[in-house]
Amino acid sequence: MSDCIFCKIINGDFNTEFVYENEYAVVFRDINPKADTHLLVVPRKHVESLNELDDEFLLGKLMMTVKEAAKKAGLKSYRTVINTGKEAGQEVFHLHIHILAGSIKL
Ligand code: DGP
Repeated sequence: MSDCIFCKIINGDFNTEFVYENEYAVVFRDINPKADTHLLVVPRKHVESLNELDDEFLLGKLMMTVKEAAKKAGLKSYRTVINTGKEAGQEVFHLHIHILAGSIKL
């Protein structure tokens, strides 16, 4: 999607550092961290939110990516959050999973 900020990041438009990536997703640091470590797991494919996701395989791959990225970041204990819909706090309408660890302000 041309006007999606996360699609642009995935495309390399902002030279955002990926702390982990694989065939299905990229992982980068949240620009407005709510914890000592705050990562975002973002599927390469544009899906607006969890409500629009109908691909069980991709969902599984995203959760495995959470685990792999957390391991790479040296995290043993962490919280995962998916905001779905504006009223729930979703600001970017490209599905993403937050990984929060350390002191969490959320
Ligand atoms: P949510 O509220 O669940 O939609 O979370 C969106 C998160 O995305 C929010 O915590 C801030 C982060 N974010 C928004 N724009 C950018 C950006 O351009 N770069 C990075 N690294 N994070 C962003």
